Formats: sequence, C-alpha cells, structure tokens
Amino acid sequence: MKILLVEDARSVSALMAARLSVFGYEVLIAENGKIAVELFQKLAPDLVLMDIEMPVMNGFEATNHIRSIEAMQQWAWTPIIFLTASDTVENLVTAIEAGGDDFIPKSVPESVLRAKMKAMVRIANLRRQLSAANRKLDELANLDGLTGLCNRRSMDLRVDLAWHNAVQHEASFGLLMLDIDNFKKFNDCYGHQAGDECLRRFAREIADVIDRMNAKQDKQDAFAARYGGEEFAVILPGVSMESYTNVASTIVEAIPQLAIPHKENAHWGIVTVSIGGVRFDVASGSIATLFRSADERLYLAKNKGRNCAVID
Ligand code: GH3
Ligand code: MG
Ligand code: MG
Ligand code: MG
Repeated sequence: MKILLVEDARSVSALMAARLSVFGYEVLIAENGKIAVELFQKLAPDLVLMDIEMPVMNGFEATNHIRSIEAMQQWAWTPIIFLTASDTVENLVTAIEAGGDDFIPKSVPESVLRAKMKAMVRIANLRRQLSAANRKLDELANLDGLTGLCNRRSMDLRVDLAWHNAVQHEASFGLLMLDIDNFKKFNDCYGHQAGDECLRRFAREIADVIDRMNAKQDKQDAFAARYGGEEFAVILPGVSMESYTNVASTIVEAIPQLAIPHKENAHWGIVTVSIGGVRFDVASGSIATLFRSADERLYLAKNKGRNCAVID
C-alpha cells in the first residue's frame, strides 16, 4: 500500500516515514500541499497523511484540491488523515469539515498509528470493491451483453441528450439504421451460436469505423448501438454531409470485406448489410421522426436488393 506523507518538518516526516516503512507501507513524501496535489495525481496513493501548517499550500487547501480532483471521477475516494499538533475536539471537527476522514496527533503512540492505518486501509479496500461493483453494474445496465455496444436503453438516453443539444444549438444530426441481410437464413444455415459470433464480429467492425471517424475529427460524439436483434444504429451528432455519406459507404463496404460465409445470402455468399439513413443540416422537431425516416429508407434499401445504403 502506498501512503503519501505530507509534512514540511523534515524531522517529523523522517520519523513517521521510518515507522510506516516498518509497518510494510510504501511511503512517498511531499514537503508542502502543492507538491502533495501533484504527487497525488501522478502516483495515486491509497492513503494521505496530511500536515496542516505548511509553506506554499497548507493541508486544508491541498485537501480541497484533492477532493475536487476526485469529484471528477465517479466513486473516487482516498482517505485523508490530518496530522495535528495536539489531540483536541476542535482539531477533530476542523479536520472532518475540511474534507479529511480522521486526524492523528503527531505524537501518536506507535500502536495507535498502526491501528488507525489498518482501519483506514480496510475502509479504502471496501470502497474500492464497491466502486468496482458499481462500475460493473453500470456496464451491465448500459452495454449490450453480446456485442459490448450501447444497448437500447443507454442509446435512448444518449440520443435524447444529443438530439436536444443539437436542436438547441441548431447543429446538424445524422442517424443510420443498419440491418444484417437475410440473417434469419444465417441462423437457419449455420446455427444460433455462429449467428451470435457473426453479430459480435459485425458490431466490432462498426465500432472500429466509428472510432476511426471520431479519432479523425478529434471528437467522441458519434456512437453505435445495438438497436435490437440484428439491427444496429449509428448516431452522428454534428456530422458533416461528407462524413455522413462516408460512414454509410464505409460500413456497406467493410462488412463484406469481413468475408463471413453466408451461402443463403442472395448471390453474394457472404454476410452483407443494408442501411437507411437520414441527416438534418439543422436539427429540429422530434427525434421519433428521425428514426421513422431512417427506418423507411432502410426498407427502401432492402427493396432495392440489399447490400446497399439509402441515405438521401
Ligand atoms: P432482412 O434481410 O430482410 O433483414 O432479413 P432477415 O432474415 O435478416 O430479417 P428477419 O427480421 O426476418 O430476421 C432477423 C433474424 O435475426 C431472426 C433472428 O433469429 C435473428 N436474431 C435476432 N437476434 C439475434 C441474436 O441475438 N442472435 C442470433 N444468433 N440471431 C438473432
Ligand atoms: Mg507543518
Ligand atoms: Mg431486421
Ligand atoms: Mg435483417
């Protein structure tokens, strides 16, 4: 376990560091609050022991900084214990009010220091387990179990937000609806397991196309989702006409290039996709209209013979 010891008095920090090392902890030393905040960000300690009176930046200010850094990450929390000159009720209240979790007088007996460290480590470990479990729950609630893309639920939430934002800023907005061609026959021919693997491979390819597009434009706005079954959606907030057309044609071409055999798929003999798309230069009206138009165009693409995109 890594402990960040923040203390300007060399004699105190040397003594404390020696004791903590004997307990088996790795000790990092900062001689003022400013250095402590820097080390905190760089080295992510498991616990902080913080002096109060220090030059450059005092312990309360440094704690404040650390807590605001943690506020930007969900579930982040590192125990901070203040080192005080004396063991008084006022010191305890001030320490907790300042965002600390406890305080220890610098003259603390070794056994008390050891016990307090143990208690804090226990809480920190529980907290870490809790945050991992919460992250897992978030993932389960928002990602499609088979493909790892956004599921329908999280897509709906994200789309609503992105659409609202686009309408407010009179920005452009694009939507592509993707549907794998003759996929029922794929399952009938190769089995459901192979069908699942095909969906996974398909989803990975779509995600790659979107990642490349986001990287090229230096944004993270576009995303793909599993709409349901063998249907997927690609959401393109703020997309230019050129990128919109590009993404659609890239996907239509990329899927056959995966060369997944599908002998029942018309004359191609490999897996293909049909796409219906719509793009607004200036977003307005309801998002439902957007989905309806994309769906109608997807139907047109199927009627045109599949393995193509109808996007205008
Ligand atoms: P079209 O070209 O008109 O889209 O024909 P299609 O056969 O793809 O369309 P249809 O809607 O008739 O069939 C969709 C199939 O997708 C039926 C279903 O078995 C399959 N499917 C849906 N979800 C899953 C899944 O999670 N795993 C597997 N393996 N198959 C799925
Ligand atoms: Mg001091
Ligand atoms: Mg379908
Ligand atoms: Mg289909």
